[in-house]
Amino acid sequence: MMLFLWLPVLLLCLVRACCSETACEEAHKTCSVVACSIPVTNGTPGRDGRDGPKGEKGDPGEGLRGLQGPPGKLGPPGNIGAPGPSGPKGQKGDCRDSSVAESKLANLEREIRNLKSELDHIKKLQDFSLGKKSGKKFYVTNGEKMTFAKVKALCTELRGTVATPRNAEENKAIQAMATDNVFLGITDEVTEGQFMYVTGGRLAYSNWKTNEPNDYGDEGEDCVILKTDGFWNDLSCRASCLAICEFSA
Ligand SMILES: [Ca+2]
Ligand SMILES: [Ca+2]
Repeated sequence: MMLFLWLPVLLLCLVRACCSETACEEAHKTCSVVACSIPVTNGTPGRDGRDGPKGEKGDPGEGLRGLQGPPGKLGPPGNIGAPGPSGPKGQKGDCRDSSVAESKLANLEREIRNLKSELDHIKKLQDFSLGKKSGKKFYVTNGEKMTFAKVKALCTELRGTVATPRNAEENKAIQAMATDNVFLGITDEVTEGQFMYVTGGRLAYSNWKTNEPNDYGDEGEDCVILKTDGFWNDLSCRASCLAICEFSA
C-alpha cells in the first residue's frame, strides 16, 4: 500500500533527472516516457535600456582638404594715423641762384614766343601759292580779294610788302599772276596827284593806262591797281582787288 503512494513521486524525480540542463536534448532521445513532450518557447524581448554616458571626442578626420575659397570683401579703411615728427630745417637759399633761374626762365619764354611767331608766319605763308620771281624779288598771292588796307596789313604781317613794280620786268611778273585787278603798293593819299611808294620814295617807274590817273568821282581815287593787261589805273582804296605780296629773294 505504501508503494502505490510513493510511486508518482519517484517517477517525477526520474523525469527531472533525465531533463537536466546539460542533457535536455539527449532527453528527447533517452527519455521516451514523460516530461520532454511539453513545448518550450522563448520569452518576449525586454524594453530598451536608458542612453549611456556621452563618449569622448574623437580624433580629427583624415579626409581630403577642400579648395581655398575666394577672398573676402575689403574691410573699412582704418583710422588716420598721427602726424609724423617734423623734418630737419633746410639750409638757407642762395639769392643769386634764384636770380639765375629767373633769368633762364625769361630767356626760355622769349624763345618760345619767337618760335610761336615764326610758326604763325610759316602757317600763313602756306596759304599762299608760290608766285613769280623777278630779279631779287618774288611775289605770292592767296588768290583773295580785299581792300587796300587789308592787303597792306596782310603783307606786313607776312613780313613782306604790297607788290610794287619798279621796272617793266617786275611789272610783267606781277601781271602774270593777275587773274583780276591787283592793288599795287603805290598811293597819293599824302598829297593828291603825287604818287609815292607805301614804303617811301617817289615813283621810279609807271605804266599808266591812257587818261589815268584821273582821281575819278566825288571821293577821288588814291590807290593804284594793275589791270590784267598790265596797265595801271588809280582807283578807290575801298575797292576789292587781288592781294599780291612781294618778298626779297
Ligand atoms: Ca588821287
Ligand atoms: Ca582812275
